[in-house]
Amino acid sequence: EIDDLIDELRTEAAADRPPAETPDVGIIMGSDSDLDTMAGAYEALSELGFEEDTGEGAESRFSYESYVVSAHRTPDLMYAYAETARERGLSVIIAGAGGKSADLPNMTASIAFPVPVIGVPVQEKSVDSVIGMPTGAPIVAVDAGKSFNAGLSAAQLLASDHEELAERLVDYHEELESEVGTVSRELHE
Ligand code: RP5
Repeated sequence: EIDDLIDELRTEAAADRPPAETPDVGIIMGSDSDLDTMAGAYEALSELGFEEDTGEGAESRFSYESYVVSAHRTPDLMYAYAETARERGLSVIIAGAGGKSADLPNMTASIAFPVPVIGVPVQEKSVDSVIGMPTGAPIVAVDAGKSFNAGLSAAQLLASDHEELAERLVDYHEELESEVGTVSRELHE
């Protein structure tokens, strides 16, 4: 089954698909046990109007896909996913992993370069493993468990090319401000 998925990724990479019909963001994680922690990334992207593309395409202009890809259990899949990312049309990858050897985000960042990778350390003890990259091999990262911020950052990266997305982010920020303002007023009263 892993081999079929690898073939599928390579076939998609070879096909000349229009950018509007390919997922913009790829969300990958080392294990399905990471799903609860990674859910924030889906939440943030959904809030900004991204739709999940499960392989059938998406109606919304912006979409994301997600896979469980393990650096240690399925290294060939990790390699194929990262290597084909750019040709498949992904603009940014969010990669989460836990444990002390959280290698998926940093290995993916090296192989997928120049596609930016936002690493999410699933636990506190995974932070050093995710962010510890040598000079010349960058990764962007959020703090442990902050997958919602990873989703927002992915949208920010895309927003430089898509004004409508920039506007949605500005609206999101204004809402955030007004929520804090309301709480602040309530405390004062
Ligand atoms: C990591 O090992 C995964 O990202 C996960 O956070 C951790 C434990 O995986 P499971 O044993 O729960 O599958 O590679």
